[in-house]
Amino acid sequence: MTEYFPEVKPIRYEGPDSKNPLSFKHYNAQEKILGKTMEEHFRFSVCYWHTFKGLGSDPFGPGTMIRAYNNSSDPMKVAEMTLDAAFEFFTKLGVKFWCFHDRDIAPEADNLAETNKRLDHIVALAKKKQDETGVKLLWGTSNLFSHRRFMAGASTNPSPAVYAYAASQVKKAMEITHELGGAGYVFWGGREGYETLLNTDMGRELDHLGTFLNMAVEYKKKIGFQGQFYIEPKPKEPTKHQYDFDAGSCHAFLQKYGLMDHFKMNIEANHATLAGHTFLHELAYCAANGLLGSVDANRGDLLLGWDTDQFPTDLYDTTLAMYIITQNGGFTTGGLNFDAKVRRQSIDGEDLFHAHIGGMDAFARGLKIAAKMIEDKTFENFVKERYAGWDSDLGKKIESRAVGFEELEKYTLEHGEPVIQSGRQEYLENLLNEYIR
Ligand code: XUL
Ligand code: CO
Repeated sequence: MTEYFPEVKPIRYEGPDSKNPLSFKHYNAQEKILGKTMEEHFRFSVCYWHTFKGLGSDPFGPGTMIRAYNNSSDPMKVAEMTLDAAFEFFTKLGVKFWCFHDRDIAPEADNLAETNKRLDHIVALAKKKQDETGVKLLWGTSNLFSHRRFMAGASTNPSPAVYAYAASQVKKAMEITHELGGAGYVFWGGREGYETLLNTDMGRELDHLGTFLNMAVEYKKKIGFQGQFYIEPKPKEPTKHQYDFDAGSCHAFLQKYGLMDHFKMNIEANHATLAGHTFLHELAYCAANGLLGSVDANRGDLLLGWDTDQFPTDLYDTTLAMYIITQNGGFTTGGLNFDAKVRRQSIDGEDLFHAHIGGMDAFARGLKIAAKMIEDKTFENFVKERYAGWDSDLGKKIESRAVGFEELEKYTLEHGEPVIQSGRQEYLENLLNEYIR
């Protein structure tokens, strides 16, 4: 079989002193940290859309990357070659999961029946590849945003015929995800949002989206798909206002439409920052509400206000992300999917390896630092101490709702001005710097 990355040998762990850029310095798959191997902690996944279908185009120019697996005028031949290249890449990198949109793996044909036939052909090949390599599907999803029919949204489209088309597409994408043993299925809003309120009935669109996801839950039960459903929040892009704005608004939406038992969140770092939050805020919000599911790992750029989807390299972010994730039990069905793309000038196949190696090493270092923070309990104890008043008589009475405003007024009149304490932020930031070195 053709080798698509002949210049790259399987990537090995060589330790922090290695000078080989095509090796892991920190990610050592079988090394145990806090009782689990690194591989189990992260469940790293490579995304199909950026890594194999993204060729470096931007609004100012077409792709810059020339790939041997893209070199045919027959779109199905391209799909087959891309699948070969993808599994070669997963295996050489040593990553055990992948993610895809339906349209990434097989191109759309002239009608739905023909498109689905194309998908079936590729899915059969992918199933074989998964069996041969042991690489598994972290989650599948459906592209309901590229085709012109979805220009005004899919399940929030003003036309019920477009809604029906979207439903048919998700039905099939769920079936193939099930067929490939996917551990989950992601709903990212695509064009579910609006450009102007002058042409938009927001209430009706939201009801339609709620109905759509309830239909998906029903169909999931019908086909016996056991994977986890996720919503992936994003505040803007492609639409001006996306309905799945952030974890908080998705949480409210899930509650309103009776979906809380069926969904968790897939938190993407750069979507969080576009929402004016930190990645860590979104993770902590999910953890506090039992919604932490999976992560799309990437980062934005301080000076660019759009979804740059760069590979994660910031140790503060990876450390604190792993601190929150690990303290909350770690991933079960979810994992760390690199929803990230190499820059337009990184045109070689080798660059795809550098990018993923860097991201995996950054998270491995983050995990090691977070493990030390968890073992030492320094931060945990500080927080516990800060809230210790809530374990006192007064705190317990409030938390158990044994008192109301009248009793609290009586307490205040008796005790006078409360004693206040320093939040010690700078001390804690300095302490964190001692861990990250
Ligand atoms: C878009 C995005 C998507 C989802 C899957 O910003 O993150 O690729 O992860 O549809
Ligand atoms: Co994403």
